[in-house]
Amino acid sequence: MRLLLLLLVLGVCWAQYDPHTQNGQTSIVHLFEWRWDDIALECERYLAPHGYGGVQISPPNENVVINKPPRPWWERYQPISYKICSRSGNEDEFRDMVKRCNDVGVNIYVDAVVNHMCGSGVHAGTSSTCGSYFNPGSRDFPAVPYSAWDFNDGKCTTRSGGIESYHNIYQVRDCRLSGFLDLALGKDYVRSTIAAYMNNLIAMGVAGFRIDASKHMWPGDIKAFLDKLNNLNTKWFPEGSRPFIYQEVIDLGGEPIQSSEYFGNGRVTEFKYGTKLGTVLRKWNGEKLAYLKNWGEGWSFMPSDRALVFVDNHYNQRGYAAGGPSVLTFWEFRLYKMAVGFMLAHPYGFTRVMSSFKWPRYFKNGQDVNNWIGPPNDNGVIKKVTTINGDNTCGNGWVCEHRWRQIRNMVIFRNVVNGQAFTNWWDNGSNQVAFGRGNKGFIVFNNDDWALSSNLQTGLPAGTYCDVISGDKSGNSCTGIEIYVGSDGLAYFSISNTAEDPFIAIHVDAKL
Ligand code: AAO
Repeated sequence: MRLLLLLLVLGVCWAQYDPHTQNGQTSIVHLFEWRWDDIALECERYLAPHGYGGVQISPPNENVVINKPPRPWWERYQPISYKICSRSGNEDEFRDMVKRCNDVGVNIYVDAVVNHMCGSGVHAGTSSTCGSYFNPGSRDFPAVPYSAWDFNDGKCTTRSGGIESYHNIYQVRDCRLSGFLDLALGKDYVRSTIAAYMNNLIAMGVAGFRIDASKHMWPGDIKAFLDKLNNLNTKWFPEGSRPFIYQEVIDLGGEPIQSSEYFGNGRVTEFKYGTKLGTVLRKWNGEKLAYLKNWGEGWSFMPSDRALVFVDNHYNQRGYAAGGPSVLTFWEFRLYKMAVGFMLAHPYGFTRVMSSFKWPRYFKNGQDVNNWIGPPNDNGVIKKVTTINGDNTCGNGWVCEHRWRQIRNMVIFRNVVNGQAFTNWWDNGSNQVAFGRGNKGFIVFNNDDWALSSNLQTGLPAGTYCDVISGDKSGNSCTGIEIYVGSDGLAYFSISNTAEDPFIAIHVDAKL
């Protein structure tokens, strides 16, 4: 009885850290700015068959329309109401997506923008994705409804009404971020309204939420609306499942607000992860792959079971702050694939893969002046994701990193080695490293300017394995490099420094 109670308490306390992914799947993908009908299709035709556990979607609620063709991607971070009505689709399309993805075992996680409404300087009117009227000047959002009472104007003490210093925790939480009208989350009405929006989504079947701009909300205020959330829909999830929560807090050190303040509510985005991994792979500041031996908490990251990790996200991939120039993206595909490969092989954190669209990058004085440009579109209507014949990549300006063989196969690698210890680390003191995951998988990297050729202990059962980076196992043959593991677990690896992808990964499900 006592044990049961303990389990119950633990279950209740821990549940919001659990992504509730199905069938042993261990990663999610951010399908940034995708349409709901395309996501539904992708769940069925690609994500489920290739072991992805879930999708982070762009904010589904009504937002301001910024009439500057082709419309910035960031307009979706300026809410007008909680109607499910955006450039990605309407409520029917949203429901259809959630159902179809859930039916094939792929969860949906919603990007919840609840810290604020639109910018204070936006003109009153009906320039919103569903045509709802709003008036920032009088703080009137009748489609919610919110009125002047529901904002923090009185609480903020800066002259401008905006955040002027990240070193003042009151400003960061009570003043406006970039001029957005700051919701008064201390009020029960606001908390209940936000919870109602999220509960509406939970009823439709979503599995959890990214909480945008969490640093700008008091942890206790977030807890207050999270406590009002219902359990997940039992049509797809076990009775008593709490929504998965990950809070966006940019904590690179050097500011008084720390990620750890938010651990009680759920997981937190670990922005140090991609920043540091980029620095290491670029060999900046004297960093080398050999130093990754104690990657994770050893690098002063947050505890693994609180971390949501990624190489790049929709914001820092555009060269904005929150990581700076070291962050690797699809633009630098060779190093990027190694970074994502490393992330997916390493046990630290819960992993999110980025899936982007291309924009016409153009640098002026070191700044990308086109990084605001929104997704591929025809007169503002988001273009469908087309898949290109044969090689399974995407067209129409969609990058689809999640479909790149090297990345997709490492998502499967992570599923195969799930729960296995970090083992058999090897390095050459420089930029050649290798490690295993118990007796299930092994990976080798060569980021030096010379060839790697070594006999390494893989920990794997004897046999012939297919390298899932250079190819795929198909039937009983391999379209890429083959690796022979002896009865002593040793295998010989040779990786040229000029290889297209200078890394090799093998696992027991790709054994011939
Ligand atoms: C748009 C326009 C603005 C305009 C505004 C109002 O771009 O020019 O003023 O509308 O009309 C997205 C876009 C924004 C866009 C917004 C709404 O990125 O450009 O504004 O939609 O349309 C802080 C927050 C963080 C937030 C980030 C933008 O803490 O939560 O600012 N990210 C999320 C989303 C993002 C979204 C929003 C929130 C808003 O990911 O896509 O905005 O919903 C420091 C702090 C960080 C702070 C950054 C801001 O970073 O630590 O907390 O992020 O500054 O750049 C070193 C430090 C690093 C520091 C940096 C800069 O690198 O290590 O920590 O210096 O000082």
